[in-house]
Amino acid sequence: MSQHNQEIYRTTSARTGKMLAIILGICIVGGVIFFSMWDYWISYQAPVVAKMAGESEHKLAPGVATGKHMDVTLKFIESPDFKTFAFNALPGEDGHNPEFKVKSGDEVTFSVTNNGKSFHAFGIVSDPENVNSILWNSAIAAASNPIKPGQGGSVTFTAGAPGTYYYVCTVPGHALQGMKGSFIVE
Ligand SMILES: [Cu+2]
Repeated sequence: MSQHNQEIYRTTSARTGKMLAIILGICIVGGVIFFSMWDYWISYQAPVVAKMAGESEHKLAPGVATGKHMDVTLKFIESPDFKTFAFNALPGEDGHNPEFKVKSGDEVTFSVTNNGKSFHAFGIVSDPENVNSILWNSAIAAASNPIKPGQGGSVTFTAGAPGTYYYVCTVPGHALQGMKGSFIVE
């Protein structure tokens, strides 16, 4: 005996209409959610745009040149388990994330080397949680075009208005993982 195993699909135009209405409804709801969050989607600016915005936004007048110059060398390093990122040495070790003090108007050169396995980038920021708040054109590379392992770079800039700032890795998340030190302008 051969059985009739073939499935037979039956529907009505009303059911098809209902299905289309559900699909359309999902599209509309999804669209509303997507476009209502538009400001959020575009909130992460391209590094170069952020850099330019930061310059006008913070209005930190560059200090009057003091004629003094400071050279700083930093190494990007990572813990073996990759959970902790730091400059020069891991937390608790000598030379970990050293603090720098300069006078407003001093010229500073940062030379950095990537001694880790991850990609890194450098910048002085006003807010360590906002890697786009880079000041004084102090960036070396950028999150979108970072320093690869074994490579390095340098930047020379003039320290601006007095305050407490931070030198960080500008790759998102790395400052929070420990790649952050104080940069104090007096
Ligand atoms: Cu990094």
